[in-house]
Amino acid sequence: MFESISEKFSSIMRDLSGKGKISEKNIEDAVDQIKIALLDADVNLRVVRRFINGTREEALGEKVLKAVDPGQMFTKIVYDRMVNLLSAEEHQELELKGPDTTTTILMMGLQGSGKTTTSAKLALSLKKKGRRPMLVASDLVRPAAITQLQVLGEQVDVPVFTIDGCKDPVKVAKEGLAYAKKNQYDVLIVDTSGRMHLDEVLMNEIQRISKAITPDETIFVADAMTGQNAVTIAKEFEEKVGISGVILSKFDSDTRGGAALSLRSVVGKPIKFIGSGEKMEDLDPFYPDRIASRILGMGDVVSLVEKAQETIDQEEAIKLQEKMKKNTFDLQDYLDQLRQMDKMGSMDKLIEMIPGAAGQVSADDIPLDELKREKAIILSMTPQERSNYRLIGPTRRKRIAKGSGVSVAQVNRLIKKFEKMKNTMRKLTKNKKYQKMLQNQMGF
Ligand SMILES: Nc1nc2c(ncn2[C@@H]2O[C@H](COP(=O)(O)OP(=O)(O)OP(=O)(O)O)[C@@H](O)[C@H]2O)c(=O)[nH]1
Ligand SMILES: [Mg+2]
Repeated sequence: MFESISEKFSSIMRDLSGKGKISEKNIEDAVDQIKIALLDADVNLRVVRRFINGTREEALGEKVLKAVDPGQMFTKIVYDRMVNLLSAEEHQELELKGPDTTTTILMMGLQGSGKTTTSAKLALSLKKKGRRPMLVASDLVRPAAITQLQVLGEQVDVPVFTIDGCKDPVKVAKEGLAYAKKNQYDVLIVDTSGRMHLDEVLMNEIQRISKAITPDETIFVADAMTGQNAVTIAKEFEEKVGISGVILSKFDSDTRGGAALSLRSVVGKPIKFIGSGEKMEDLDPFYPDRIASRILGMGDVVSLVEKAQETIDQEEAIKLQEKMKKNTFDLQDYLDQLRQMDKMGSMDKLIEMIPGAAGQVSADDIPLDELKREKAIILSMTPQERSNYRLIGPTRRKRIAKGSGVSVAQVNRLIKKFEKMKNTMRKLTKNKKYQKMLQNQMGF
C-alpha cells in the first residue's frame, strides 16, 4: 500500500530539499503536486482540500521562506499535517474494562471486508495480553460462516459460542454474553454478517444486536481496497449504529491508500488496527507517525524533522539575541524561555543556545523547582507587568504572590534576579569581544 503516492511525495520533497532558497512559486508548485498525488491515491476530495489549504497557508508563511533549509521545513509541515490527518484525539487503543467484567466488542462491516478473520486475530492478540476472550458466531446468513469462525477459533485456541440450528443472530449474541459472564470470559467478540451493499435488513440486524449486548467497542472493519467507497459506508454505519473505532483490513494489498487517508478525517473515529495479511498474527496497531513517514517516502523523516526543529530553535536564539541587544528582553520573553526549557527537557541545551552563557552558567545552578515557581509567578502577572517589570510595586507584588501561591519574598527574588539578568545582558551586548563572537556564530 502507498507505493505510488509515496513515490510521488518523495520526488516532490526531493525537488525542494537542498535548495538554499525557495520562492513562493516553488511552494505553490509543490502544493499543487501534493494535491494531484492525493487525488490520484483516491483520497476524499474534501479531505484533500482541507489538507492542501492548510499546508499552503502554513508553508507560505515566513517559517519556510526564511528557514535555513526551506526544503526541510516544508517537509516538516507536510509530515506534521499528515500525522494529524491520520491520528485521532480519541483513544487509539481498545477500550477494555477490568478483567472481572466482560468487555463486549461488536464487529461490523460489508461482506468480505474481513470481519471474521479480524475477529479471530483480535481474539489472539487479546489472549496474548493475558485476557480470556470468547468469540460469538452471529453471522447466520452465510451457510459456512459458523464453521469458518470455528476453524479460526481453533487455530487461535479461543472458544466459539454457537447455538445449533438457531436462526436469530440477536439471540445468539445475547446468550453468548450471558454464557461469557457466567464462565468468566472477560472479552466477548461478536462476529456479524455482511451484505454486498448497505441495506435495511443488515442495518436493522446490527442495531438489534448492538442493543442486546451494548458493546463497549463497535468496530467497523473496512477493506482498504474499497477505497473511497469505504468512507461512505463508514458514515452510514456511524449514523445508524455508531462506531467507536475502525480496523483497516488488507493493508498489505496493493492499493492506493485513499481509504486509509480519508477515513479518520471524514468519520472522525480512530483507526485502531490494521490487518496486514491473512495469518492470525497479522494484526498491528495503527501508528500514524510511521504511516506518515511511509507516505512521505522517507525512511528517516523523524531525524529530518528533528533537524528542522533545531532550525526553529536557532531562529528563536537569534530573536532572543536581538532582544538582548535592543534591551527589550522582558518577563514574557523569560517565560517563553522557561517554557522552551520544558520542551527541551534540560537546561543545558538552553544554555548552549545563548552564546557566551556556556561556561559561565551551569545547569546545576538553577534548580528545577525554582523554575517551576518562576513560571507560576510570571503567569500571575498582567501583560503590562510582564513587558515592564518596573510597574510591579509592593501592592502588585502582594497580588502576584497570592495568585501564584508563593511568598512575597519569592516574587521579590524573581524580580531581582530578572533585573540582574538584564544588566548582565546589557553589559554583554556592549562588550566588543562578545559582539564579534556573536557575529561569527550567526554568520552576520
Ligand atoms: N491479505 C489480507 N487478506 C485478508 C485480511 N483480512 C482478511 N483477509 C481475507 O479476506 C477474505 C474475507 O475475509 P472474512 O474475514 O471472511 O471477511 P468477512 O467480512 O467476515 O466476510 P463475510 O462474513 O462474508 O461478510 C478472506 O479470504 C481473508 O483471508 C488482511 O488483512 N490481509
Ligand atoms: Mg464473516
